[in-house]
Amino acid sequence: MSDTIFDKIIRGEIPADFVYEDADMVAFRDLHPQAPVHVLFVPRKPIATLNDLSAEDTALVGKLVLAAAAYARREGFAEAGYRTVFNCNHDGGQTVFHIHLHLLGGAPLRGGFA
Ligand code: DGP
Repeated sequence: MSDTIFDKIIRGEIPADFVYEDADMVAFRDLHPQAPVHVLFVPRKPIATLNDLSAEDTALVGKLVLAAAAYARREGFAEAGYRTVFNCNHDGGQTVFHIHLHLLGGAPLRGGFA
């Protein structure tokens, strides 16, 4: 796959506001937040879209979800609620082709998917 802006962020070549990182992933604030809290959980492994996942990535995807839920708990808005989203390809609104889990919260969110 081609090198994306997220690969450059992971390598430290472009700055980002990191909130979490471990051996499998990094998490940083979205440049164009759609909610008071908008964090992207990005695996270090470069996978372009959800369509490119394989069975060996099962644990990795689970870790992204668990990290997002843990972050919401740490920041104190887990009980109030939040939204997690993976966009896939054009119709899903994906613009960066390195999979990432959006975590949105910190206020009541509008309904719908757009
Ligand atoms: P998506 O549309 O699902 O592919 O989400 C890509 C998100 O990435 C979008 O909400 C904006 C964010 N984004 C794009 N470029 C950068 C960047 O250079 N830094 C940060 N922090 N976020 C970015």
